[in-house]
Amino acid sequence: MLMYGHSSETRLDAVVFDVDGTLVDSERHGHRVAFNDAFAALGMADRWDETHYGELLRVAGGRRRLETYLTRRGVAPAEAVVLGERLHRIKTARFRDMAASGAVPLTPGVRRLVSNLQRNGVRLFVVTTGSPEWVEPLLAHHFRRSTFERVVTSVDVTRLKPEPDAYLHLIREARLDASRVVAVEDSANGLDAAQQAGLSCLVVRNEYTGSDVGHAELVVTGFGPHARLESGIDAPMPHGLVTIDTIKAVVGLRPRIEEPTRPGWLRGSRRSRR
Ligand code: XBP
Ligand code: MG
Repeated sequence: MLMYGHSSETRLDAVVFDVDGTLVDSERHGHRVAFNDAFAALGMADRWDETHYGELLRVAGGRRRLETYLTRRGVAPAEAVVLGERLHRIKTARFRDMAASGAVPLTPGVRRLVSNLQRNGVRLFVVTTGSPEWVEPLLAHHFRRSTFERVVTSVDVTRLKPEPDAYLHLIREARLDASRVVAVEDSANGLDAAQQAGLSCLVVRNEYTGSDVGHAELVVTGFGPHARLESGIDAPMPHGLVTIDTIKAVVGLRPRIEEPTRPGWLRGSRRSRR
């Protein structure tokens, strides 16, 4: 049964941040470089240029992205799985080193927003389709360990974004009321995952965000300063900044969903990290 939960006094309990393209500017000069280094490490001539990689980003999950690419270029499916695994292990080690060394920068303005939310007692979480091997050192490099209460990564669920599993897993583990939680995302995959889990979603555009995010409750051009509203509700953005008030304007706009009693997506999932 669908109920509409939005009202002006819907309390904001928590904000869930996506990683790649949201907390950090990581795809064009980070992951893409690490994938190309993995091709080179195995003596393969393949290289993903910025345009091609932007198209491949429609496939969430680096290992699946590799398998999809290899199959499309004629590698037999069984071999694409094995070769994709080998390449992804090399890529993950390379990107982990980049993340730990500080080579993957925060998105401008995000640290100010995280601090603003923390000061106001908002619970903070991370949900990503990325691999924990690099997610943890990346977050440790930029934030105190206590900043994010829980971090859900690709190993915690079977189905990645745009399926809602990772968000539903977090809601269940952290005992959240989805109608009081806002997701901050950069992609259509992440937007669809969050909304299907019952969360309102703020999309912060980046160079790879496609045009298919218009169904977000709010789309902005950045965290600020000098950011502006692009589509969705008319939310406050004082001095071109995304603040807690911007996010409070978005909370509770999704129809409340009745969580399935024993969903299949829990099978095979492991506990959230932290
Ligand atoms: C974006 C992704 C990830 C990264 C690559 O994740 O789809 O797959 O592109 O990381 P997010 P892995 O949900 O944070 O936007 O190779 O570890 O998958
Ligand atoms: Mg993302």
